[in-house]
Amino acid sequence: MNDIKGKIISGVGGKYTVLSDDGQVYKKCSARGLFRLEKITPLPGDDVVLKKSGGDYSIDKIGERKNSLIRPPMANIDTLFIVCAAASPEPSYLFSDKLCAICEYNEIKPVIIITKSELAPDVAEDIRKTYTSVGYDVFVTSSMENTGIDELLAYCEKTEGICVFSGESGVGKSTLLNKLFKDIDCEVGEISAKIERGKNTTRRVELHKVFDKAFYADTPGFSMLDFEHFDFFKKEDLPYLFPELQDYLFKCKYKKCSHTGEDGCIVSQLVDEGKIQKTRHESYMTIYSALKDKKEWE
Ligand SMILES: Nc1nc2c(ncn2[C@@H]2O[C@H](COP(=O)(O)OP(=O)(O)OP(=O)(O)O)[C@@H](O)[C@H]2O)c(=O)[nH]1
Ligand SMILES: [Mg+2]
Ligand SMILES: [Zn+2]
Repeated sequence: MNDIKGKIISGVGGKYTVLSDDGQVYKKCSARGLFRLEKITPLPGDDVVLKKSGGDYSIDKIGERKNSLIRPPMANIDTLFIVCAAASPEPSYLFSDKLCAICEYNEIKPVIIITKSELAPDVAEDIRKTYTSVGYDVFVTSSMENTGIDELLAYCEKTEGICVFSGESGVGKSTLLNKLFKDIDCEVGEISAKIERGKNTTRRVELHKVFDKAFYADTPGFSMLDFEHFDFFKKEDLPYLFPELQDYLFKCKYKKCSHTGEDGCIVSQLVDEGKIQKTRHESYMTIYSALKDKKEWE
């Protein structure tokens, strides 16, 4: 019996669903014990080889990864669509900026999608301006009023590889994926009226093959708290993860300027002049100080 090559499209409780290169779906595949010993957890997005053992299939090999993230838990991401709502839940620049930095660090292309724009058009416009000025592609949408969907779909049609929708719970990731791709059916939840937050409706990553050449993934929403427990990079890396700072990194008064308010910092000056977005610099400073306080052993 020949080995079967494919991609993990979902996984729960140590059992994985694999889509083979010839289009067959293999459910409830286990992973070889060796992976556990080597502390490797198979992830959606992994390229794998399946072997038949008894009546079942198990994952025998995992291909080399080009990247992997903890949130969302996936491997080999090409494009991360960072989905944030104009309202309900309230948007957080810090949350989106952290995800952008994680993308830059892992060589993933970030794209910003603003949802629920009909609830707060002015906020949507502010977010659009902010990320357009950084140089990122930005889409303003409303699944409710069907705006911005066609433009986003045209962009998706051109985007190959593994594309992931990520963001806080309740921003409307699943709703939007259902709108964009008629053949897929993601579960949609509601917003808790009291706390204006999502209810973690999507429980696991699910990849859907679309247009024959791309995979689109719906992922569980998460919150800022989920971010706090893992390290992404060192504080020395941070300046390189903000594209709008790249032309200025060595132009400050002090060679070792951290761009967090030192005397003679050109970045602070550009923020004052409105040439670098204030919210982006605030996120930079917040992330910088969190990274600075991290102890080696953490
Ligand atoms: N007003 C408004 N509500 C929307 C829009 N898009 C989605 N919603 C609502 O937002 C709620 C949450 O939508 P979901 O698609 O489940 O959100 P999600 O991001 O997938 O959430 P998790 O799976 O928990 O991470 C639902 O009640 C949707 O109807 C929109 O454009 N406008
Ligand atoms: Mg969802
Ligand atoms: Zn500086």
